[in-house]
Amino acid sequence: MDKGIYAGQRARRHAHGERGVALITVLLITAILVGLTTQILSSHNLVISQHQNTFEHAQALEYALGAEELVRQALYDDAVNSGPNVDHLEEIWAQPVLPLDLDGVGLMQAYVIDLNRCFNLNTLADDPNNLNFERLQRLTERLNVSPNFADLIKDWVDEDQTVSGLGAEDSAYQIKRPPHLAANQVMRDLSELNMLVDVSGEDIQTLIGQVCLLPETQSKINVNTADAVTLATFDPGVSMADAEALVQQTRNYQDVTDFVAANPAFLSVQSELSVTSEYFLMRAQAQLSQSRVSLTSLFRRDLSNGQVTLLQRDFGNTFRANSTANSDSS
Ligand SMILES: [Ca+2]
Ligand SMILES: [Ca+2]
Repeated sequence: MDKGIYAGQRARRHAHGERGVALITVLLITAILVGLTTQILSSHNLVISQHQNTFEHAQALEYALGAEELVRQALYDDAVNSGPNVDHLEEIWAQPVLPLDLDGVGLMQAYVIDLNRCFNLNTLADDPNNLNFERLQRLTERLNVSPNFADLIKDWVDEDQTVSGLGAEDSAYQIKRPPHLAANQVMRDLSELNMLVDVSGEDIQTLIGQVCLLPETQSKINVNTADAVTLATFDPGVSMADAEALVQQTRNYQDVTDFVAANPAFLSVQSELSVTSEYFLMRAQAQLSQSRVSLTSLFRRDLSNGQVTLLQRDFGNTFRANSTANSDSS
C-alpha cells in the first residue's frame, strides 16, 4: 500500500518534471527566436540606413558633377557669346552660387575663380632672367613670410642640383625624416610646399592663400581680375598704393594696351599681362542630409575657340566659402 502511494507520487513528480523541462525549452526557443528576430530587424535597419547613405552620397555626387558641367558650359558661353576676348569679375562665371536649396532635400554652393589672377609658382621653372624669382621675393616680403621661399621653390622646380642662395636640393631633403628628394620638376599641387625645408606651416598657408599653380611655366596675369598684392609685386615700379587704387575701380579693360595707357607703370611688363583668363578653378559642395560631397575642378579654356577641358578633379579638399576669392587658389 505504502509502496503504491510512493510509486504514484514519484510518477506525478516525474510528470511535473517533464512539463517543467518542456516549459523551459519552449521559453528558451522563444527567447532565441525573439533574439534572432531582433538581430535580423536591426541588421535590416542597418542595411536600409547604409543604402540610404549610399543613395544620398550618390545623389550629392551627381549634384556636384552637375555644378561642374554648368561651370564648363558657363565658361564656354562666356568665351563664344556673352563675354569673348575679355574676362572680368562682373561676368557670370565669376558670380558665386550661394547656398541653393535642392528641392528641399539639401543645399548646394559653388564658385569659380580664374587662376590667371595670381602669381604662378611654376613660372620659376623657366625663368632665365630671374624676373619671376624676383616677383616671388617681393611677394614673400609683402606677405611677411619666410624670405627662403623664393630660393626653395626655385630649387624645388628647377631641374638642376645647384643650390640657389637660401634654397635646398637633394642633399638637404635626404636628411629629412622621412628622407626624400627635391622634385626638380613643376609642382602638381600646392601641398608640395609642405615638403620644403625650414619654412613654417603658418607661412606656407599664407603663401598658398596668395599664389596659384598652373600646369605650365609661362602664364599671364589678367589685369581685370588680379588683386592689389599680385599687381604691386609683379613689377618693382608699381607701388602698393597705386595697385590698391587700381583694384578699387571696376576693371573691364578690353585689351592690355588700354590698361597700360591708363596705368603706365606697367609698361615694362605689358607682354606678361592679359585681359583674359585661361585657367579656372571651381569649388562646389552638395549636401544631402548627412552626406556631403566637396569637389574642386581645374579647367583650361582654349582662348581661340572657348573649348573647356577638365584637367583635374579633387574630392579631398574641404569646401571653403569664397570670402576672398584671391586667397583661394590652391
Ligand atoms: Ca569673358
Ligand atoms: Ca633643383
